[in-house]
Amino acid sequence: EFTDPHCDGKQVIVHLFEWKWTDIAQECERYLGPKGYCGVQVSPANEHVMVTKEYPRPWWERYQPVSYKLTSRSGNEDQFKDMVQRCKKVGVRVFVDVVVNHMAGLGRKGQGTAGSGFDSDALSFPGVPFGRDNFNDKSKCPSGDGMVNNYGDPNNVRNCYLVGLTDLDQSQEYVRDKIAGFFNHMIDIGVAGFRVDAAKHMWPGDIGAIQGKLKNVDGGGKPFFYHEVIDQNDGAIKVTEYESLGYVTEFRYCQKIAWGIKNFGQLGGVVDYGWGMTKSSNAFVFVDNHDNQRGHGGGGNLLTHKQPRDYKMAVAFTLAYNYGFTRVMSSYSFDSTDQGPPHNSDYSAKDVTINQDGSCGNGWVCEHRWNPIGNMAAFRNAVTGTDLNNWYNQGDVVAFGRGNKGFFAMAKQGHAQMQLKSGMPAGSYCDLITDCKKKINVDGNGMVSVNIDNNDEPIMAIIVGGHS
Ligand code: LAG
Ligand code: CA
Repeated sequence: EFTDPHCDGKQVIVHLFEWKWTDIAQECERYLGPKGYCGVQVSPANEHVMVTKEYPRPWWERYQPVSYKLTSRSGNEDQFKDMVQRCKKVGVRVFVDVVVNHMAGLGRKGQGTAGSGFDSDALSFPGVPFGRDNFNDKSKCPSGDGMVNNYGDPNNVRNCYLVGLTDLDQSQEYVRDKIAGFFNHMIDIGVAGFRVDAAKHMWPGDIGAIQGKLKNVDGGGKPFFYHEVIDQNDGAIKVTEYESLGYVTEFRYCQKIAWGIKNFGQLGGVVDYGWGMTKSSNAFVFVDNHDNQRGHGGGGNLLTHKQPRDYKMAVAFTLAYNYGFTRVMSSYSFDSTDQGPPHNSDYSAKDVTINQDGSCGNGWVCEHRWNPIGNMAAFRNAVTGTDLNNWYNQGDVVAFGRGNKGFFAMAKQGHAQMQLKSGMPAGSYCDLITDCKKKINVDGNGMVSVNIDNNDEPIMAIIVGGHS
């Protein structure tokens, strides 16, 4: 019910982390629409704190809500509306990162990005309004100091304060109504779904009750939902508890794909149900996210844009493979894990500039524009619903087909000239990865002339319809 992203069957979304609404609107028109991206996940759109104490304007200030007014570091409500509408016009939907487990952290007060006053220690958020009674208290939270400190106990994880963040009580009708009202406001604007931050720290039943209060999205049907639940077989809470609510993040895939790229022989095991991984129809899949790429939320042993060659193989493989619904990460460069987006002297985010060669400037990495990533959106769209076949995994080469619609190969050492069996109809195909600089031939028996060499990316991919 909550698993339709409302984008005409397209299969890949991109997280434009910390981008401004004005830049996202342009990116939908000039790149995401034409490349066949289903949608974009945007950073939290609601009012948040402005942190200056520990670090000047870190990215994580957006995970400390002050109200549900739509003015944030990314822009105001008019700009938000304009983005949603312009993206929708070119077939790209907007999915909003919603932070509703908690409000701002203890010890913080002042004004938020929309000018609302707040005082966390007094549990006072008049911009919503939420007051003292709307938060979980000692009677519900079993930990001594009120903080989340025992991942073996669901009551502790869900009713206590996560890293000091004032924890809302979503069992209250009033709290549910405020959250649903916030979601419905965005649905009215044309938003198609939500990434639920810290879903692990909320009761699935409470999330379900909030979902029950939501309108249908523009175009009909329930909003698309994916829940952030970090389950690495390390606590009481399991991703399976969230399956009936929509998709759920599969963080174990991040570890598996990094391991598989290091050891090509392991790539056949990237989806490991023995490890408790979620079934494909519920798995929300990514190579890295904005948290774990900088060591927050489930970090360690991952691939990111900082290892570009391996990273491209990891993302391209993920988009070609037949597991889950996929999200691509788009980052900015950083040295410190706290560092916010590239900014001007007043700490407003810098514009995303586009260079002659299609890469981004001003400190934006734009992995989603790297050919082996951006061009693979079309591959995943083309092979939707097909089986994986003709798996080949020997030495430094891995290759496989998707039904009779697509064929993918990559070579760790950067070269492979060989004939491999596929289900593809005969023809001369464009190599997607090199924007058709290479032609790939398939003969009448479905034999693909794999052509990967060190002059180019260590990857090739072809789809039916992509004839040269
Ligand atoms: C998550 N999962 O459930 C994310 O994985 C996690 O990264 C989010 O924390 C968390 N939910 C809350 O949305 C992020 C940063 C934290 C940051 C927090 C609030 O990773 O580092 O905490 O957002 O901004 C910060 C400080 C803490 C402080 C806290 C409260 O780093 O030291 O205690 O604010 O003031
Ligand atoms: Ca909670």
